[in-house]
Amino acid sequence: MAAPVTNTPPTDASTEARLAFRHALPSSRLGQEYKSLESFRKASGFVPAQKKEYSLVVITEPARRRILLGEKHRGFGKGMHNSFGGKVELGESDVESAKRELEEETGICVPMERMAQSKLGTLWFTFEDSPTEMVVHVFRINVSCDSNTVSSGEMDESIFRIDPNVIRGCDEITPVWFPDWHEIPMHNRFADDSVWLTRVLSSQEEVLVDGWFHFEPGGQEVNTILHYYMDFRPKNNPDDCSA
Ligand code: 6OG
Repeated sequence: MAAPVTNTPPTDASTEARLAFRHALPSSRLGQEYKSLESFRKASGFVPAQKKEYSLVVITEPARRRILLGEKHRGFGKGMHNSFGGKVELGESDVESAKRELEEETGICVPMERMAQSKLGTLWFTFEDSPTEMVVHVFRINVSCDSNTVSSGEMDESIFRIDPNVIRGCDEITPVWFPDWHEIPMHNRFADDSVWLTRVLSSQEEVLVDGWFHFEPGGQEVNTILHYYMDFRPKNNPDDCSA
């Protein structure tokens, strides 16, 4: 049995970030954190028979601290709020899938190069009662819906300007702005969001995150993590050779 992270002080960075989100799921739903991928794998003991790849694009407007979320009408996560994305189709890259899915689900068209630069990392999801591992490539686009900043030349290059009128949904998903991301409801989001998304949104600097989450049986109805490991790091870390 692998050793879990023990005696974790209640004020570690992830816990602190989660506590800033009033509706984050309680730690009883988030399972046990492990301090290495190896110990996570030993603890879950799970070997998936197949994998499926997905994209997921987080859209935020930092100036107003708001987040665009989709109300999902069908597919995996039906009835829940999530960011935008879907399957990586045959012959498609993760970036191409992110670009295509974002445009289909919101009307927002992000150039390939910008999407590629906006990759946050990868999340691996496994489930006690499913042979399939979901590999989810996560991107984050920081936007501004404010045309004044652009015309006055004050636009920060890391911010992607959008016309809010282009935003529209499709039969699968309805996009909705949440005015303060600290207030986003977490009870109808996948449990892993209470771990990695809260940490990403709380971070003052640009970050990268990879995460491995193994869920209890029962799918989205139970929506409870058993074990997880998360590698969270600053984006501009000179020691990071993974790029
Ligand atoms: P379609 O089946 O609609 O794509 N997804 C998850 N997102 C989060 N935040 N947590 C999870 O935890 C997820 N599992 C899947 C990937 C499904 C969409 O849902 C995302 C895709 O964007 C288990 O084609």
